[in-house]
Amino acid sequence: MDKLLSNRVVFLSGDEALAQGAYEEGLRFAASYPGTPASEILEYLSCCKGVDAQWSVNEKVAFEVALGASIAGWRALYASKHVGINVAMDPLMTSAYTGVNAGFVVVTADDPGIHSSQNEQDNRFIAKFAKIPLIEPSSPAEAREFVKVALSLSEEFDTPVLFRLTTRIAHTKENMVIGARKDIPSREFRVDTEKYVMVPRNAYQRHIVLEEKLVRLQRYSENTLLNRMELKNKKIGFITGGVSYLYAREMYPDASFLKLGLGFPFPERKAKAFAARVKEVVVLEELEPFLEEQARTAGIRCKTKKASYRIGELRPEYIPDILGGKDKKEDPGRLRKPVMCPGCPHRAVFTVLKKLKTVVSGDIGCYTLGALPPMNSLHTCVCMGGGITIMDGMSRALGRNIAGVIGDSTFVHSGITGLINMVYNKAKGVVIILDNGTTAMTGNQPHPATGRTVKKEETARLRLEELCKACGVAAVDVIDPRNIKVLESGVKKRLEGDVLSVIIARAPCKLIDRTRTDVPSYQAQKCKKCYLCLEIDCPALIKEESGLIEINPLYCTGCGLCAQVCPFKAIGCGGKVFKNLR
Ligand SMILES: Cc1ncc(C[n+]2csc(CCOP(=O)(O)OP(=O)(O)O)c2C)c(N)n1
Repeated sequence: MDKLLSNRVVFLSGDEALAQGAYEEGLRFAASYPGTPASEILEYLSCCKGVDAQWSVNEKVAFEVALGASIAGWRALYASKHVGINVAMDPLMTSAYTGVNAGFVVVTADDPGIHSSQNEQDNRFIAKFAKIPLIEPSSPAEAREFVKVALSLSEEFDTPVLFRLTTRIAHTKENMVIGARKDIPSREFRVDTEKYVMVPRNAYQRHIVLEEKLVRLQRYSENTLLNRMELKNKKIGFITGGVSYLYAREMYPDASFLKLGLGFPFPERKAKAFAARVKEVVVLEELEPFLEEQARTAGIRCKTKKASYRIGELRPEYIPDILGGKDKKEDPGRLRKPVMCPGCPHRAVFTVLKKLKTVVSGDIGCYTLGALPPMNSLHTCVCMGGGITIMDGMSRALGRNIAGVIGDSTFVHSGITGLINMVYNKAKGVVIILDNGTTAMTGNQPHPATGRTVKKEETARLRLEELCKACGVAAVDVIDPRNIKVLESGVKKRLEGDVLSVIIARAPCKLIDRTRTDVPSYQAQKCKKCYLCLEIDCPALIKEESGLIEINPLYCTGCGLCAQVCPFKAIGCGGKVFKNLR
């Protein structure tokens, strides 16, 4: 082991512990696309000797590469955030039919409370829908242990195993003793067209196999130690799993529990036996009534939470109200408004789009913050890739050119097909690729257009301008957005044009390019208090009680954007790069 020494106590997050457990259990391949709270799994595995780890271009690709490795005989792991599973759904559904060869674990890191996602979907249902087993740890240490079980379960039942974390488990840290890596040989790959070639006739037969497998998995679920009864005080018996188990244990240490580490297939007999031994059964779970529905189907009468608790995270302090049948009290919400970093090159793009008063179809990344006041200049955000395709549909219906923005990582993930679709279907409009040279939103991971792999090794660099031209886009411009005048005239020209165009707004993320130039000077006597400088929403600019502006030198990177938007030259750009822009 090269990352950590075995038999030592280490302090690992759920993500890291899961990765460590898989490594110990002979994992040979891992693929992922960044997404909070899953990203650290692949980052950890990329440091483990003997594991071939990759950031794939998107989750569908990651899933397929990992499945391929498993079919050919390597223990393999796929990891993504919950919505990444949506992108991987096509191969996931059919992989339940083909089955695997060496163990294949599919990690979904869900985000109850929507800390950093576009929705709050409960991916436990994916296991039921795809008819594959679901394993859920309640702590980082369990993540390490359970992933080992998941790998062997996958081999024993010839199935992918869905392994679900939630933010609180993925990002909580715990001490644990780690072990050495097992020497697990590759499995032999045998040609088996009836198993791996899903043409209708074979797929039909494999569906029969899948149903039989589920019956066997059901029996396994009844007997496995992953599903354990903890009988204490018989007044209340909780049926629960994941983080909800920890919360209930904390609040009701003397209650009885049926703790489910394998939530699907649901252990009906065990659950009924548990229900018979306690006075009142409470199904306690975060988000959707996944266990509750299965318990009720098994004929168990149980108390459950009000529908209001299906929204947001469960908290320990909610449990007494849940038991009392009360609705959830309104959450005060988040107090801090997120904001782009000082010096972020995206800021200039939204300053221009706001000035040009165009409709903007948006996408997911740091730049989504362009939707918030005072920018207010991003008007849709649904899913990765939508910045281009939703713009296509909108501009058709609106009958005019509009702009669509998309980050460089997102463009490679799922923007390219939308762009080809626009070219093919004779669409018009301005696609702005916000190329900051990284996947900033999720922690600055590399992607194909950065020319670096997860191990920071050099690799072939995807050239976005050449790609867009090859897709057939008539006009492709590369503009440095830090020069706002050039950017404005470039965007204006294309918005007024009659062809589909791509503007690559290229300037490095300020978290990567840490260079700072001088803080602009502020001359109070020239300031007319128009506050156009505050419209760029830079954290370095503060309006003082006197109504004058202060530039916080601790935050200011000297990007010069405030100087460029000040019509009265009250802010002088001392920055070396933009000294002569006005
Ligand atoms: C299907 C899906 N996968 C992953 C994510 C997590 N995610 C959100 S935005 C983003 C990419 C951000 O990078 P980029 O497009 O380059 O924009 P930046 O943040 O650098 O401005 C990722 C990976 C997600 N929201 N949805």
